[in-house]
Amino acid sequence: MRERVARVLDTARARTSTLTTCVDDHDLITQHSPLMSPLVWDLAHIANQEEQWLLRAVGGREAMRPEVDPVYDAFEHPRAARPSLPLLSPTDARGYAAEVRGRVLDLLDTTRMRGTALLDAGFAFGMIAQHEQQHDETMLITHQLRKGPAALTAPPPGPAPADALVLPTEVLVPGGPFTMGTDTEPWALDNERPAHRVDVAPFFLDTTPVTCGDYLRFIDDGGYGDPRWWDPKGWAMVREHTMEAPLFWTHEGGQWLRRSFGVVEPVPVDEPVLHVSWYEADAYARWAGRRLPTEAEWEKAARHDPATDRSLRYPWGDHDPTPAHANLGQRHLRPAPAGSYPEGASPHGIRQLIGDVWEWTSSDFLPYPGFRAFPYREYSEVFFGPEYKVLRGGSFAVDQVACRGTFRNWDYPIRRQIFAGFRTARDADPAEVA
Ligand code: AVJ
Ligand code: FE
Repeated sequence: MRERVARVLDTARARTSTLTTCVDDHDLITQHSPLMSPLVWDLAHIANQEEQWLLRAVGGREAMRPEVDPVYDAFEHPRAARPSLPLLSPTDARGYAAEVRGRVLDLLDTTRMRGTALLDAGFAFGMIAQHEQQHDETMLITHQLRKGPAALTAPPPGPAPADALVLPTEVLVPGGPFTMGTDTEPWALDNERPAHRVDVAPFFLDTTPVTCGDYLRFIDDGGYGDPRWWDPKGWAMVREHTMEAPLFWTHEGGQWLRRSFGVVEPVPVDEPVLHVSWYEADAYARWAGRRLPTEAEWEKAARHDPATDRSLRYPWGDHDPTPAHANLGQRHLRPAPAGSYPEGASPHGIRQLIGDVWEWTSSDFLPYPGFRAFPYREYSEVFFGPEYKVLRGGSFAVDQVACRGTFRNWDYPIRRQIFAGFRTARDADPAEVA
């Protein structure tokens, strides 16, 4: 347990440090987009949350710098207001983060991982590693929004496997109840609990996420100009911002280009589409004569093993991901071609449910029956309601510590800068199920 905790904290810190040393200190204090914090805010916020939960709540220590708490309270200050706060300088923020981490590692040697809900199975430590990784994904979004030449590089994923071109486009998921959510995953966050049975009617789900090539057909067919496909609020968004393609796409010299981490390239037709809002995903699905899957459908497809009627931790089984199962952890700076990762397929043969791109679902972000906020209401409870849509499965920018079949993410349906794509579904006819 201690070794695992030390390892996941270390993995997160190595990534945080890559994201905050690949640009100069001036760049760290710049606000690259009003949608995002300056990178140096995320860095000190990571340290401040670690201090509050591990050193104070678990370790019973006094506050190291009580005056900085309000500056790094995400609820006090919206992102757009953060540049004008009295932020720690990059040097001070790095020093603070290193000092907190040193004390946390000391605490780890003397803490018994049981006795309270916060300590059992090292939950608080796992929560803080997930928190740091979530902000690392947020910082990666800031890097994607940042203008200028590339600051980050990573090798591309390999080509699709030979069978990618002959996969069925959709797969039947038979109807019936399954267990959604978890009571046993030790580091599951409050919104993933408790486990409960949900009955799901038979449906078909795309074998892979929708690709840029698929999406281009929607664009070429005039999809952005036809109100028939759009939710009224989505149509208003398209009109107001004169949208005609995913974020970061431009049309030049008769071809579609995409800017990805400072590099402009032709749109990769075989890769899952990225940087579409929920409204765009919803409109594409309607144009295709289909719909987005519900959150329950997505989780059943990703976890239910018909052979045993058990819900697995991941589509491929209960063991943690390896690089052969999924594109996670910022190993690559892009999704892998559709059809990749056959070893990561679900029992029904559905691919890339974990990693690559977050997948929009049709569902609002709501508590499961019997939900209890833990350890703080501001993680999930204050967000429940119809304003947020659920995303599932994680992206290439999510670390495995913050990714599993039960993990729930949420965002506004207009959001485009996140690493989100989607796949589509349809109801199965009784004749197709027999
Ligand atoms: C779960 C990704 C929506 O980044 O807003 C970070 C995670 N919560 N700090 C977010 C989170 C508090 C959260 N999401
Ligand atoms: Fe946070």
